[in-house]
Amino acid sequence: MLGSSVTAVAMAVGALFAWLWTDAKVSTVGKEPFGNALAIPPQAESSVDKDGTRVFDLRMRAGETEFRAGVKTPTWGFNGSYLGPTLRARRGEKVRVRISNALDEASTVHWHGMHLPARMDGGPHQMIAPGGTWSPHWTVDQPAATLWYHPHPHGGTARHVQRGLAGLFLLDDERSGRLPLPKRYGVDDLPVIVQDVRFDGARLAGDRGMLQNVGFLGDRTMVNGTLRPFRQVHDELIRLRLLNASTARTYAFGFPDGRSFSLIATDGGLLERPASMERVQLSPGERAEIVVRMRAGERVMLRSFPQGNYGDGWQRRFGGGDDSFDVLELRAAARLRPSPALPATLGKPETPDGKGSVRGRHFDLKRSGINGRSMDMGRVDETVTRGTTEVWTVRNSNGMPHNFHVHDVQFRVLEVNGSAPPPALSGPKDTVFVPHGTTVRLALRFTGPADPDTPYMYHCHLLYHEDEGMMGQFVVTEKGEPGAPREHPGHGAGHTHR
Ligand SMILES: [Cu+2]
Repeated sequence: MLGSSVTAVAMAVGALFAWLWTDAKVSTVGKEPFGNALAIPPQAESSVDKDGTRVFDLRMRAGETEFRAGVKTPTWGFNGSYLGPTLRARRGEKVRVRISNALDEASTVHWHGMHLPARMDGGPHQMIAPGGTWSPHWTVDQPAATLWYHPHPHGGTARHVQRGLAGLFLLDDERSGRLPLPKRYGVDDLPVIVQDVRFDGARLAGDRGMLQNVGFLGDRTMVNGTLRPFRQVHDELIRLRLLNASTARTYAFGFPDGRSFSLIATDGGLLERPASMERVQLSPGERAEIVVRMRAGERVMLRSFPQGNYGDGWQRRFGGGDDSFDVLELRAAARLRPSPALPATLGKPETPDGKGSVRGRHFDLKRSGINGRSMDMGRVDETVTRGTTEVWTVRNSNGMPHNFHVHDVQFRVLEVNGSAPPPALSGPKDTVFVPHGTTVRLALRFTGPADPDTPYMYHCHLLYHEDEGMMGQFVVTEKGEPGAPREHPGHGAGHTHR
């Protein structure tokens, strides 16, 4: 009797596990035709005020979006019901963004990848109350790049981003203007904001599945808020500005026919020269600009492929590493306009090479916190000196994937597990994927301005991990200025704009 009931329980557990294991693997490859025209986020209107400042307006609001015909999904967006317009400015320009929060809860807007004063950064200390406004301003002083903006309220970032609050912030400079790269926005230069979603009836689901320790994983993807999107293209060379705006999922983008493409830029701007590759992996928050050559009349799918560097088999299966997605179908016109060849050299990265580093720091990534500490708004974890270069070593031996994002700076990856970085990590970066078993060394330069009272963040950009405390704070101070005390009561409450 006892033996047979033990056997029955074991069989039930085995069946449940087999079901979980099989069900955890997601693939949309070849499942459905891609028949929805890709939405292109509009370029934000702006005005130039008397002192030459370019002024943008963003309004955070709730709305409804029809992702599927006849089904209205409650969403959030900037100036619309989902996502936001593409902001665009040139190096050297003064910019101001007038933000109003028409949501019924407080939020923030963070300028991901932007070098700017800490109090303009839009981190968890710059909350905007419901009905409140905030008008950060700064001078753009960094190379041309594909940056983005999104909320950063402590403990609520995943939810706010997932409801639709995200948009691109493109920077241009003199050099990028001169290079013969595809640059007609929405024509041969396409924004590609990739998010994974799951629908629970009409609503966007946001809950983490059983055994998913990375956070929410959707069962389908969309680009710029379009499910199963296609885009007609008319040029030989198409530039895709890929942004992984998903909360937890990492993608490995490429094409099913194995064609190579040219990587021309990473998070913070152009590489020194184009790098030919067949896959580019992006963890949450990372960007890559790739240029793909089209053949007249063809249809080619941008796809995300399974990823082998996700940890053990268990982690790959339940963390999304085994998954694959059809992402965006490019449909080439019967006749294509010729595109100039890509230039042999692109940019001169301004990231530091680590020489003259005044200090090394170590960051151990654990689900429970960074360096054994969970995020505390009232604690400054690190104090750096304005004008100096440092080398940061970031290690993940936590068994699950993490990544590492640093506010305010673009850094250079010096080493991955002791070796020179691959081409995909050779450009300016603000976010780097750090899978289990990986140690990266980064060179960062902090050019200020100093503000001992307002911290910047560094954190895992898997937003569930960030929200749960995988985040720390650093301040930039002048040389000789005393470092901020570790316990800094003034930071506890933050400052809310009303
Ligand atoms: Cu993480």
